Amino acid sequence: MSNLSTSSLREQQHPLIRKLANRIEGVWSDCLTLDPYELPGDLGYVEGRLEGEKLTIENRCYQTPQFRKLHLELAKVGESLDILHCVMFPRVNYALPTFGTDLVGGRAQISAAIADLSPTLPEGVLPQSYRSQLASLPLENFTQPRDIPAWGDIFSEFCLFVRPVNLAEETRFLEIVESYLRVHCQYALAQTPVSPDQQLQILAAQRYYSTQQKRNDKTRRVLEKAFGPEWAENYLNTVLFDYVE
Ligand code: BLA
Repeated sequence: MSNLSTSSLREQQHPLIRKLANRIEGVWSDCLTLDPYELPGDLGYVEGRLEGEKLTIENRCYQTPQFRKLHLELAKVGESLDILHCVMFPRVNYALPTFGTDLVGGRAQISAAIADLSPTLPEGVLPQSYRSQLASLPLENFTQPRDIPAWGDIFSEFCLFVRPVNLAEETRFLEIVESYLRVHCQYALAQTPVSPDQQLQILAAQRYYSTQQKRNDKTRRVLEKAFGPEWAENYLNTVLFDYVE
């Protein structure tokens, strides 16, 4: 394992990953006031080996008044697997959904493109203003929709999970995710902090979100093979899906 500060994985990755990373950062810097967020340990840039193949991880993290942690991660496993992972963790005193997206694929094709605004809220459902704004987006126009796994009970009715089959579908995915981000940032900026009572409910919902995400064996397996089970467990708990104690 080593820690280098430079190098951008983005240029070497599948074009959809590159484009989504650029769009996410574009919306963030357009809409939010970003402050740096320090990851624990030396986990900003890491390298490991996955069955002889090199796994490289590059993290970018920010925080804002409404968001405890904005996390954008790019990972690359040898020449075979490219990954984009992004979660916007709200602060516990803001009643906000949790935006999350994951792109996983080889150089040739993305096999999993997923995005959601998950209702980590006292009510457990998305606010009406999200529902009315998201309802008109073309979520159904994909040739190969994929089934949400059992742990995915955290996701909303607007969870988009597909295998994009061509450039048109990739572009449609990008547009939808950008809409999710803009709706979300706009809503977040209009919120005021909640009561301590509601905070407890939000805390519980955020913990459940992270607990369920950690049940995704596919993520854990990739990390375990490259870095070992202990490192993977620590990375899942402190970087990918941490929560406020
Ligand atoms: C799927 N995630 C996957 C897959 C891999 C990873 C290898 C299988 C791809 C496929 O089925 O085609 C691996 N994802 C990773 C790794 C990281 C990562 C190693 O982010 C990080 C370094 N996952 C998330 C987030 C969401 C998410 C934020 O990290 C959603 C908001 C979802 N990933 C998700 C889902 C699947 C997946 C639902 C499919 C799981 C399944 O079909 O069982």
